[in-house]
Amino acid sequence: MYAQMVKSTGQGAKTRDEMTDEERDFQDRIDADIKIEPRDWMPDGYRKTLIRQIGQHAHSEIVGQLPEGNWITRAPTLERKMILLAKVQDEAGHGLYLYSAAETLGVSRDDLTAQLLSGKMKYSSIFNYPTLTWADIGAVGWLVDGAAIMNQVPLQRTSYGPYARAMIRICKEESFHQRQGYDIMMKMAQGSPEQRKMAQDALNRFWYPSLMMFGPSDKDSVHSAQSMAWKIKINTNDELRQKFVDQTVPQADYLGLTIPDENLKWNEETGRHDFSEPDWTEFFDVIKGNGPCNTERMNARMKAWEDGQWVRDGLLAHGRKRAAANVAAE
Ligand code: BYC
Repeated sequence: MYAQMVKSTGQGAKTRDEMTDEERDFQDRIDADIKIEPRDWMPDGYRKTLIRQIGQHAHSEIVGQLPEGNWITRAPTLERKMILLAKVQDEAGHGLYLYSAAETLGVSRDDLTAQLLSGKMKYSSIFNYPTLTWADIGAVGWLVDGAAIMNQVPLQRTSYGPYARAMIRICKEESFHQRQGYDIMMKMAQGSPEQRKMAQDALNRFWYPSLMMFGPSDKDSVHSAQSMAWKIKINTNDELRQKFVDQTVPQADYLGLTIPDENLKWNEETGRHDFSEPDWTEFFDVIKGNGPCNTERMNARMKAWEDGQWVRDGLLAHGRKRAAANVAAE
């Protein structure tokens, strides 16, 4: 039984004996890889976990536009500007698919936004860090989108249908994002000594925050066991972090850049890299709301929400008029 096989990480998943009949039937569907759809019965915890994870993911896509958008007007060439614009637009699209997927669970986008703005809901820790130079846009694409792909490719097989389907398109676009980031890094790494220095500096600043994107270490992950039993998550946080390090080290070597970790080395026995953990005190502080750019990010989201009120009002008024016209026509 899958739920009992799950590694005990943080809080455990319910055992089969602890489940009600409905919950057992539900778990059987999950174990048989049958997708759960919006109208199907689901345990409250399953619904709540999905709303939390999908909502947090949607918020991250939207907040993620801010550090990237910061460089649209300063991109070094027209071509780079067009590529970055397309990327930032993609992030908006990802946010919209994800908010729509969350809405199928009975929560409105307004509710989710209110929870983000009041600090009740989180967004990815990574977007608390500033993009100080053009090389940071390369590092964000290479490392941040790279980490996002590592996390999100398995989510294409997640048990909730609308989430899994949204992930398919998102992952295709994230691959393009990762390549555009790596392409910027290649240009910088092969450029002038100053450009090379900027590329190394961006890697130095984004390495550990990228490792944090996968969440706390398995022993501190409160949701992993139950989320994995429900196939809302497919891998543990540490498994994905390790895969990310193993994938990224040769990419850094190819660029001729140095990952800022003295303990990073290939381990013949495990067939993987050993590496230093990020500073978990910093991570928990960031997700508590004390990240370096949190106030700036939240102010920008608040302003966008307030500035957009007239659009939402207009759309609702138009919807009401159309509904009234339809009723009158009948
Ligand atoms: N940042 O029990 P755990 C993107 C929270 S990429 C903030 O392991 P879970 C993008 C966690 O919510 C980023 N908070 O949790 C990329 C929980 O707190 P609550 C978005 C984090 O949910 C490029 C607590 O720590 N991707 O959008 O099992 C360009 C304990 O953690 C973080 C996704 O969201 C973090 N890094 O696992 C543009 C992917 N890590 O909620 C945009 C889907 C942990 O109980 N999400 N926390 O208060 C996931 O796969 C999982 O939610 C996580 C965390 C792996 C992130």
